[in-house]
Amino acid sequence: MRVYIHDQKEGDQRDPHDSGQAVSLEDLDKLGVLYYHHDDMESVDKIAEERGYVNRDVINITPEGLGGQEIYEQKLKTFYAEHLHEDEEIRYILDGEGYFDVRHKDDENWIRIEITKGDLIILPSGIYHRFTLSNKDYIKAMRLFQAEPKWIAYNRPDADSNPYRETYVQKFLKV
Ligand code: KMT
Ligand code: NI
Repeated sequence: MRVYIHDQKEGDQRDPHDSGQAVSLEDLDKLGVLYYHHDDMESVDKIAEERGYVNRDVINITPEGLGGQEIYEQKLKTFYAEHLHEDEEIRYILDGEGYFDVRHKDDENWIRIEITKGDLIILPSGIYHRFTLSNKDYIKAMRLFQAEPKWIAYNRPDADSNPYRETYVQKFLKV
């Protein structure tokens, strides 16, 4: 995993867009974003047990894995629209790679988190983020859930008044 400030330039979303400005894991932690790296499933199971992630499934982001080219294209667009969820977003990368972008405190810059095999990332409820494949065009990830795997994305700006957003802002941004 690498974490850095996105260069904020237009162009292919799958390119690294590395501004050269690194971001520390402490900074991520301040935004409520947790990162682990584990090559064995036992360690993942342990985290899942500690944090109460009782459900899981595997998402294979390819046209075949998602049920056809059209659904694939649509999903990629949905993932890359700035959004939040009312639950944590927990992903353990089994293969391939991609980028999660999360909003920086000042709301202007994206922080780009490169995730590859063995990375486990936890985004807190209410954080604005987006996801893209890298230019390798492939990722396979385990999704873990604290509850039923309902997966609703609330897009910005409509989600600004979502109570989970308000809780996130109070907890992580108003300090
Ligand atoms: C999401 O909600 O943004 C995703 O599930 C992204 C794909 S999983 C690495
Ligand atoms: Ni999401």
